[in-house]
Amino acid sequence: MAYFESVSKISYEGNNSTNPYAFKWYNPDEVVAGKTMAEHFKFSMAYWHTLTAGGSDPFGVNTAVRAWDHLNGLDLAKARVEAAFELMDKLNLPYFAFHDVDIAPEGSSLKEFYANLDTIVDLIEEQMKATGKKLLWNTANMFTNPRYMHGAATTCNADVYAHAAAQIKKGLEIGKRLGGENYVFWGGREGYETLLNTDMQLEQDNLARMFQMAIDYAREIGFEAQFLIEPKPKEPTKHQYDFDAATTIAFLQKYGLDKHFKLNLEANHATLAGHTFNHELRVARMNGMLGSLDANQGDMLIGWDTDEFPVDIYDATLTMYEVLQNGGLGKGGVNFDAKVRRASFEPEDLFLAHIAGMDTYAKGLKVAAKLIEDRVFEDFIDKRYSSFKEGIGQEIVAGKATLASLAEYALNNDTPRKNESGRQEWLKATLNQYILAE
Ligand code: XUL
Ligand code: CO
Repeated sequence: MAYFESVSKISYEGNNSTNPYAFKWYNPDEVVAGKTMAEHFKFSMAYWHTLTAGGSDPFGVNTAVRAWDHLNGLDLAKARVEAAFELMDKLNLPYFAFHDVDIAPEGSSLKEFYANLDTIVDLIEEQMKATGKKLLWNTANMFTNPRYMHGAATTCNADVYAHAAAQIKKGLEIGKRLGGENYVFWGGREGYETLLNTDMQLEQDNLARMFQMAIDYAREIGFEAQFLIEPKPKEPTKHQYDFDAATTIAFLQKYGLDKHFKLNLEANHATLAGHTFNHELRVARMNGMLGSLDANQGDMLIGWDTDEFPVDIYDATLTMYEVLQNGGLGKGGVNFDAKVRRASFEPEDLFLAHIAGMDTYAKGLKVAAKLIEDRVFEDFIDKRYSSFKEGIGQEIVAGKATLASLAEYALNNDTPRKNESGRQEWLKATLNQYILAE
């Protein structure tokens, strides 16, 4: 059965096309910076936004109209699997990502949840074999069920901690079975609301213990996925421990876990933390921790995580600039952790939204590749820091300078070299020129 009858397979028609159901920039076969676009982008569908969610918000119920709305329980879960693979096929999306609760009903016990997951994972495995679609990552949802009100790996309740471990264990087994290339930890409730009732030290130690147990179990079962932590500063919890890239890296280093993890960075999480997305990517890249992307965007005027499909070419360009400078994302990919707006309730909107996101990233890639080819920023930056390539600057960089040697240099150097302009406005205008020309 077809769940999206009104939409046929989407193909590339070029940027003069007026067909809404066509790619204008995403051409999987086009070679950019030595690789095809299909190789650059392991585009992934987020199961939770596209199949499971229905447009509800704190003020209103679901609005989405879907061909599986009349179903319930396992029948509903099975229909969603079929719909997911139809959508991925029509959109030429090679990958998908899911939480355990997205794909199967929890039932009334952990045993029942495991059994439901087994039933649905059988079906997903079958579909993967038939279509060649791949699992970018899976994860355990340890934030929706009321049992996680105090957190999961950072809860005050040891029995809840054990339940979280049981979910992660199953998640790793599912990832192994489906050949998942990554496994994600996002700690939506791993944080605190008030320090008046919180043992922060114990909570963070327990979080690190949970990560270590996950590493050990993955090794035990031979699951070789890249482990990823997805930072987010707040929402749903007021203060989340994986606040941003820098905080997460410091946490991993403190507990000796950094060798086992990279980061899954999300654009709207970056802006919630008061950073740009490319700041977060740069911090991760500098530390060899850039793992994968959750592609979306927030709204300039709204203070929460709106998870909109990415359409901002400026941001996509700077994002792909970091990705290219990183030599790609390795096992990672570009997962659309994005949802259609509540009023975009028709099934067709799911396609139009993904096309918008894929085209935006494709355009961003092309501009970023050209900027790097022309060394626009590199040459400027090289020149800006050129004083560190010779003389006293070279000594500083080589670690040979001391406060005394620098003071002596400063005392003897009556005419220090002049500062030069940072040329910020010119650089931004040049970036605009590349975006408009490419
Ligand atoms: C929440 C979020 C999650 C993670 C996976 O903001 O981004 O969906 O991507 O748990
Ligand atoms: Co995300």
